[in-house]
Formats: sequence, C-alpha cells, structure tokens
Amino acid sequence: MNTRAYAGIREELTKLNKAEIVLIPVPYDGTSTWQKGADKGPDAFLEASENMELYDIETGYEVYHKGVYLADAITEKSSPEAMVEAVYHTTKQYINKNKFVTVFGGEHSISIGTIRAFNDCFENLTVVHIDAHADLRRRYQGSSYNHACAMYEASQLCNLIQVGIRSMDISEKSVLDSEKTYFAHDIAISDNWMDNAVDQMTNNVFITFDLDALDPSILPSTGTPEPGGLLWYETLEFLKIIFKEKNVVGFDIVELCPNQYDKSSDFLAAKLYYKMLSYKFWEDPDEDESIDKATVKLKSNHNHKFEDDEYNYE
Ligand SMILES: [Mn+2]
Repeated sequence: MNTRAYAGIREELTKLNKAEIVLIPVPYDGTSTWQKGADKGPDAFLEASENMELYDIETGYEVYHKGVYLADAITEKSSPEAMVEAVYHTTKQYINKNKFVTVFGGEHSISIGTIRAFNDCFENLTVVHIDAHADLRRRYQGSSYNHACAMYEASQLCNLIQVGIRSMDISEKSVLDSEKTYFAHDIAISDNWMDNAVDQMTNNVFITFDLDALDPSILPSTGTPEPGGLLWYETLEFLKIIFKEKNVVGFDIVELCPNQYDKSSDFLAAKLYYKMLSYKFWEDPDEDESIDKATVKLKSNHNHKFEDDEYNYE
C-alpha cells in the first residue's frame, strides 16, 4: 500500500522529512458485527483521493504543499488488543516526530489506540467524537477492544464530547454525559449546538470521525447506516469552527465500508479528509488580528507535553 501516494501528490511531498502531515492506514475489521468490509476502507479512500482536484475553493488554499507522508499500513490482526497496541505505538512515534498525525480505518476500535497515543502526548485533551453510535460499552462480546467500546476509555480519561448520536444501548446511559452529548434529533432543531459544543472544548482537540455519523443519503457505504444523520455543509461548518477556535492536534476517520458499484462514499471520505487538512493549515486572512500570536504559534507546534530533542521548535 505504501508504494502509492496520497492524492497522487508528487514524490518530493511524500518524504517523511519534508511532510508535515502523516497518514497512517489501518485496514482492520476484526470486531464489526453486521456488514464486513471496513478493512477495504483505506484502499478505497486512497484511490478516491487520487481523483480529487487539490485546489480548495472555499479557502483558496492547496494544503497538499504541506506534504503527506503515507506510513506503512498497520496490519496487526492477531487480536484486537495487539491491533490497538500497534496503532498506539505507531501513532505516538509520529507525534513525537512533531508531525500532524492522521489515521484512516478500519473500524472504530482502532481509535482506542489513536486516542490513547494523543492523550499521552497532549495536555487536557478533548476528544470530539462524531458518530451515530455512543460506543460507550465497557465490554462487548467478551472484549473491551470491540468497536462498540471505542469511546469508553476516552470517556474515563479525556474531556469527551459526542456529536450526531442516534443509536445506543440502555446500559450506556450510566456512562454517557448528557451535558456533553449532542444527539442527532436535538441537532436537527437547534440553532446553537455548534457554539455550545465548542465552548465545552479545552484547547487541545482530537477529532474521531465515524463516517456513519453522516446521513446515509450522502454516505451509504458504512457498516451500520443509521437514518437521520449529519449533512455535508453542517458537518463542514462544525469542523471549520473547531479548527479555527481550537488547537486540533490530530484526527482519525473510520468505518468506510466500500461498495464497488458506488464510489460516492469513498470520494466523500477523501474530500472530508482533505477539507480537514485545509482547515488545519489554512491561515484565514480575515481572522481577528487581536488573536494572540502565541496562540497561533502554539497551533502549528502542536503544544507537546514533552520536548523532543531532535526537533527545533522554531
Ligand atoms: Mn458508528
């Protein structure tokens, strides 16, 4: 898989020492319960990315110039625990190289590893969890590393904010924080949910984006499509506000379950990823100049918990 380049960008932009962005594919589908196929997600996403136009009209920006290093895919499958451990170590390794680290799944259990790595490396981490499902079970089918448990650890260790939720088990109610949960049926009739959610975030934010948060009318290719999901422009508006107001330290996108006869979902995933990168690195010329430059600088330097000797922060 690592012989290809993200979005077909030219070779000099794919080198680890040049690229500011790292993309880690995790083609894992060990615990999904209904439709299988999330292991095919990263390949379909990469193929779609090669067919995108790379000038972002909204920002007037071409973020691919920042360079994207495509890491070796994580193929550890011996057990869910071993997969999570591999994702955790690989993610942390690239964060420590001071890269902007992104992960593409795979099913949602991979996020246990990504969130654990980001929570190790960044102070006071907020996890913004965009998903149709609460994923708050402590254990499911005998394992705490099941996709249905993807957010349990984050709920205990991080400031967890859940958005788009419209399916859960009654047992999850005791874990779910209703003050920090934006259910899909509430979002549909609320004018201020985005601002309320952003107000609850600390400065360092990790976004875990399960594609089934989106409405099946715009993203049908996912393992468990749930009606009543987020639409494209409201999703982008929410993401754009987060990237503008907060220090987004990384993100993952999971649960693309490709359909060989309909590639629109693959393309949406590729475009969503590119939009998130554009919002991260674009410097808005209209931005309020009263914003402290130190804050802006912190953004590009990731605000590490620790120093990396190899790296010069200037
Ligand atoms: Mn889900």
